[in-house]
Amino acid sequence: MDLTIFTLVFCLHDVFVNCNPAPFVDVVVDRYEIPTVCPREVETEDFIRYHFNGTFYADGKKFDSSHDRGKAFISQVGLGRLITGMDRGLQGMCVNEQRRITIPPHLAYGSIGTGGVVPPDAVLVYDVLLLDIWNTEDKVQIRTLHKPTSCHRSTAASDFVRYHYNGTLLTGAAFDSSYSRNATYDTYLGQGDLIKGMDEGLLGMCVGERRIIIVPPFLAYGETGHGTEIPPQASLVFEVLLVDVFNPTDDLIVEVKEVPEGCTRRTATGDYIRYHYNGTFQDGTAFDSSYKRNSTYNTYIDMGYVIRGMDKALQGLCTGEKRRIIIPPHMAYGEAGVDHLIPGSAVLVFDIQVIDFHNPKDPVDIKVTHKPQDCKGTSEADDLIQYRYNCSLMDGTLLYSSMPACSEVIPGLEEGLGGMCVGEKREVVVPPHWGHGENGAGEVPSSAVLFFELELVELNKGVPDGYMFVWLGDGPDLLFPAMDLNGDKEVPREEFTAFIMRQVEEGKGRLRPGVDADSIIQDMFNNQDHNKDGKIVENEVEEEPEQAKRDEL
Ligand SMILES: *[C@@H]1O[C@H](CO)[C@@H](O)[C@H](O)[C@H]1NC(C)=O
Ligand SMILES: *[C@@H]1O[C@H](CO)[C@@H](O)[C@H](O)[C@H]1NC(C)=O
Ligand SMILES: *[C@@H]1O[C@H](CO)[C@@H](O)[C@H](O)[C@H]1NC(C)=O
Ligand SMILES: *[C@@H]1O[C@H](CO)[C@@H](O)[C@H](O)[C@H]1NC(C)=O
Ligand SMILES: *[C@@H]1O[C@H](CO)[C@@H](O)[C@H](O)[C@H]1NC(C)=O
Ligand SMILES: *[C@@H]1O[C@H](CO)[C@@H](O)[C@H](O)[C@H]1NC(C)=O
Ligand SMILES: [Ca+2]
Repeated sequence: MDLTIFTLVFCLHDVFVNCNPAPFVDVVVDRYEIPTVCPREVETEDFIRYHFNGTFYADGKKFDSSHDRGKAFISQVGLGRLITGMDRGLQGMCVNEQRRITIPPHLAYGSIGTGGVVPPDAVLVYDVLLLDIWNTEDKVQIRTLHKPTSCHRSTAASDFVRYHYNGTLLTGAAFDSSYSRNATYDTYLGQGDLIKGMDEGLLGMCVGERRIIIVPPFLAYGETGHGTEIPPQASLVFEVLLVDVFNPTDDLIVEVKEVPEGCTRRTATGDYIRYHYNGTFQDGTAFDSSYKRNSTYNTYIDMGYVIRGMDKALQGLCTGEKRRIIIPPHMAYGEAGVDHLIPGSAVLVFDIQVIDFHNPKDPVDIKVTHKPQDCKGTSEADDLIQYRYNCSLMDGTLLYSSMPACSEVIPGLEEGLGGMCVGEKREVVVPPHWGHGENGAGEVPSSAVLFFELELVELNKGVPDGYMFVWLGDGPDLLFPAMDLNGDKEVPREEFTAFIMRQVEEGKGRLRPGVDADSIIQDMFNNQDHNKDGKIVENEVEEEPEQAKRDEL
């Protein structure tokens, strides 16, 4: 029986050989699917991972398949670990290539075959799909796709980095992406928190740089693979965009961009500052700007109202100064960040411009810029003055200019206009507590320092509030006889006018300036003429001698 079966098999084989008059002397390779890009071809000693279907040339029957085994096959090429035909047939193959390798028996299992699976003298056909190539000599490969032109610093071990990545296998199959989580991947570098290949591949990167990092399996997840997405012995390809970097030992970085000339005073603890800012992350993405709100950011300095880095950075500034301030997260919003605005562990970059600052203890600052040679008296309370002025914010924005003297003079301006000669010019800085305070007014923003240029044009000595006329020395001892110029014991309106005007001319008395003298005198007369008969008589004055001296409302 045995002999019969053997003969039968032999005969079949014989028939087969007859059908193919030119038997294979070597492997035949049919590369039926070659990828357009092939960065690497299989060479001797390379490890490969591949899928295959093995069939008999004779009848197309399948004798083996990696798919049936449930996982891709892993081997090393060219060292006799595979049948010779495969060692040869896999040479020069690219990842994602599909080829058919036809192997004659002398390069496969020969005339003996292999236990019950491959019969003697079988020609084998392998359909192969290559998934991965690596070599024990391999290193992490880095390909830079984009490097920003300006790069202050590049990543180093012990830095904390935030980056986006797309992770794929060599075949291009995606296994993970930071984008799927809407968040950067955040980690320390060089401390073993990452797979070895990434700890290495992320070094020397600038914020904004894009690179491809190819990691061989032994510097990635090795023989075990990772989860369901990363098979054993998989090379990994990461396309990385560095978003942020800092080191926990970093201090604040302050770059002074512009200091106005003639800066004499600099901010200090306890000052109140108004500034504009543009806030961005290190990759240039804006997260906030005071300009958009049309209003400055206002705060006390170094009193814990702002993040620690900002409190420090706001020291020593001049009005009008521009600075760039780079604040590491441990001096900003830390690991928590701010909901929907600032991610955890983010470095913040602020470009600031100081509009003004003051201290709540500041007085009105008066600088005389021109003093006329000839100065006949200076302005004081109750005087009627005419002045020209320009009123600006400290950044030079002109608010008001020489309008007819303001109806409501702020206390700081009152102060700034005191003791001035006609023709004198001044520059006066009015802090908000001497100006419009926290509420501001009109065009004047809340808590703004105001800058006035003043020039006194005319000075009329005045009378105290509520008075129409004052005596400049002691008045006459007896008022009525003094008033009764012609001595007829009565003082009609004309005589009263003549009397008052004489006092004014002789410098003994002063009428309220800026009001029509005739109507003042009429008022004064009416007040004295108690019985309204058109003349003042002695007892009308003597009833209230003191009153007459100070005069009336
Ligand atoms: C093996 O055969 C299966 C079933 O026909 C097919 O899906 C798979 O793509 C084949 N594999 C290779 C490497 O050709
Ligand atoms: C990411 O953001 C998109 C759009 O805002 C949203 O549809 C998606 O649910 C977010 N995914 C996660 C994981 O938060
Ligand atoms: C990741 O892939 C997305 C979608 O293709 C792409 O928009 C993004 O730029 C990629 N990111 C990186 C770092 O390559
Ligand atoms: C800021 O001012 C501009 C120009 O005056 C105006 O168009 C804009 O609406 C203002 N924005 C806000 C937030 O007030
Ligand atoms: C903030 O950005 C605006 C618009 O780009 C720019 O005009 C302004 O000068 C910037 N401010 C600072 C302080 O850099
Ligand atoms: C106000 O500004 C104008 C224009 O700069 C200048 O000519 C004028 O002298 C200024 N006025 C005062 C009072 O300084
Ligand atoms: Ca008289």
